[in-house]
Amino acid sequence: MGYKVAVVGATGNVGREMLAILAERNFPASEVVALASRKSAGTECSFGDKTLKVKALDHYDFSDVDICLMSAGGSVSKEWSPKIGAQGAVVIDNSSAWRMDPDVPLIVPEVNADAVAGFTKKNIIANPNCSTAQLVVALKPLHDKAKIKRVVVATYQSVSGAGKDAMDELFSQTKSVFTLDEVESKKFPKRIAFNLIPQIDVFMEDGFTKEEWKMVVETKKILDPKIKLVATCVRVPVFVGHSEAVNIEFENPITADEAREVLRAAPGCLVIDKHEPGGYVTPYECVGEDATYISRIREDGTVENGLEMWVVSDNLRKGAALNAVQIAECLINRKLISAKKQAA
Ligand code: 11C
Repeated sequence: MGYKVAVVGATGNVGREMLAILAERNFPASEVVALASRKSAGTECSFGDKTLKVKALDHYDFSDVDICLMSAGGSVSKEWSPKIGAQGAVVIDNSSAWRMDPDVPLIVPEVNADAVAGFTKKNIIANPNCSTAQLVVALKPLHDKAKIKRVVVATYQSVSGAGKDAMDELFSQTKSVFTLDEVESKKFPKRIAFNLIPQIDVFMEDGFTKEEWKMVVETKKILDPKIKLVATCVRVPVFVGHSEAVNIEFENPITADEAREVLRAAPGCLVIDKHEPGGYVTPYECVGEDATYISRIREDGTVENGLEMWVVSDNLRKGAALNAVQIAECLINRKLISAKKQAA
C-alpha cells in the first residue's frame, strides 16, 4: 500500500531528478506515473532500476492520483494545477506560477514546514526558486539565533537552472572554442562559455531582474516579511550547482564561531569551512548531494553585527526536485493526506 504519484514534466532536468529522488528515498509509492507533453509521450525515463513509459498529460485522468509533482513550467502549471487539485490530488509545483498566491503555501521543509497545512484551499503547494531555497536553509538558523535585518546576496547560477537546451548551449559554445565553429547564443542573451551574464529572467520596471525580485519576495514569504534583501543574480558557465555570496546584518551580535556552531546543528546544512586552500565547497562538489553547503563564514567589520558567507547547493535537488519530494514526505509524516486507494 502506498501513494500514487504523478510526475508532470518527467523528461525535463527537474522531472528526471524527481524520479531519481523518489526511488533513492524509497518514497512510499504504490505507483509512479511519468507524464509530459504529447510530443514526449511514448519515450522512456528511468525510475530507480525500472523504466517508465512517458504518458501524455493531455488526457490523463488524475482521479486516483494522490500526489502530483509538477515541473512543466508556469503556463502548464497555471492551466493544469487547479484541474489536478480539483480531482483531489495534492499538486507540489516547481514553477513560479503559484508561489505568491496567498492561498498557496510556499514551503522549504527545514524552514516553514508548519505552513504546509495551508494547502487545502487549492490543493496546491509551491516550491521556491532554486536560489531562494538554498539561501533560506542557511539563513533560518542564523535568523533564529540573532535576528536578520538585511541580506545582500550575489548569486553565481549554473546553466541547468535554465533547462536542458541551456546546458547544451554551454557545451557547444565551450567546444567551439577549440573547433573554431561559430555557436550563436539562443538560450542566453550573450555568450555563456568563458563568460558571466548579469541577467537571469526578464527585466522589471525598476531595473532588477525577475530572478532578483523572486529572491526578495520568496524569502519574505518563507522566512520573515521583515527581512530586507537585495540580490544581484548572475549566470555562470557551470553545468549544475548554484553558489551565493551572502552578506547578512543582524539585530543582535553573532560571531563567526557562533554562526558555524548554529549552522552545524541545523537541518539540511553542512559547514565546510577550513581556512586553507580548498577548505570550502565549490559547485562541482555539490552535484548529486542533498545538503546546502556553507563555507567562508567570517565577520564583516564594516557594519554592526555583520557576517559574510558562501552558500552552495545542487540547484536541481535542494533547489527543486529534492525540496518537492521533502514536501510530499512532510504531508505524509504529518498525516495531512491519505492514499485514495487505501481509503476506499
Ligand atoms: C535559474 N532559478 O537558475 C532559475 C530557474 O522560478 O523556478 C528556476 C526558475 C523558477 O534559471
